[in-house]
Amino acid sequence: MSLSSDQIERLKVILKSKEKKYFIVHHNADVDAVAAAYVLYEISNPPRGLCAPLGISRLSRELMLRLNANIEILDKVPIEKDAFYFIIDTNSLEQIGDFPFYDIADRIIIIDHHSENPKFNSALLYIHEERSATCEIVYDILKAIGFSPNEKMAQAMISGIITDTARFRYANNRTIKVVCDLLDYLKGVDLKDIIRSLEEPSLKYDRGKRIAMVKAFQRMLYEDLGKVIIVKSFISAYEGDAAALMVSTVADIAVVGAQRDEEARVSVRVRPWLAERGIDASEICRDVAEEFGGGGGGHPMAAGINAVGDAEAIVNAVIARFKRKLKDLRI
Ligand SMILES: [Mn+2]
Repeated sequence: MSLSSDQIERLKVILKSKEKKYFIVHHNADVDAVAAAYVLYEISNPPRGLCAPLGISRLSRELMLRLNANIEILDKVPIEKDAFYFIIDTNSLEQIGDFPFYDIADRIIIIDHHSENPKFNSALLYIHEERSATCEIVYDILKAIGFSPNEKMAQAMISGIITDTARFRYANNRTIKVVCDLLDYLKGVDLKDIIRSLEEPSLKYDRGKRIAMVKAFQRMLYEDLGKVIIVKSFISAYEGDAAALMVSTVADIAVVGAQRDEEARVSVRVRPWLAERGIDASEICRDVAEEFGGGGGGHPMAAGINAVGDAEAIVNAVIARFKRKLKDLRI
């Protein structure tokens, strides 16, 4: 699907309107989310606000500082009559905290590249595209409404694309073309410097994370299904990092749960060869989340669930689904 002229027209009107516009990013918002929201914020007419009800990541914070973006990031989403609400780079409502989606669906605009969420069809506008980053979609929007980004906006969008594609590892040809276009707007900045500025500190130097990874491996249980090794584990934090590390080393599928009081978070990672054969972690997470009254989604190779409940029960349900799916696909 690509942006329709009707969508573009409506977006243009909303971005230019006198009503307040809020740009909302997901839990621990990554660079793609924050960069996309920043650019949309910048091109919209005031009044406007940027909201991160569940915080933004360290890398995102650093990016905003580097861009000298003097924007106050609100930690609550004010619910106001007539305001428009943009939900950026997320396909699950749990990722933005308490938000009365259904009461104000007629004023919500969603811009996202994760797997589609049928619930979002009741929104005023649901712009969903299979792109490697939300920033790519935002670039298309800018082009379609005839807006040239300034250097900071271009740098922000390139940053979002770099992080979401794991430094172009998951980029397709279209992604690279977008980046090439955006490079024309940079004057003093070089691509390699942007890439360098987005490097995570190596695991080697992060003691807390290292210990969490050791614990996750220590508690790991596995099932050998012949072609597929599926593992599960439980830790109290860094569940996404643990699942990613397991899949990059020993496992084909990793499911890691974290229990924080009533709240359960589950992170799932799948190796590329399984995604190519039709295994979709985001689909499985969405279905299981529904069973447990939570939210779930993501991408075929990286997905997660947030729910109130028992992390272990959710992890086991996810694994059962994977096994059924593997059987169906004769893997
Ligand atoms: Mn993204």
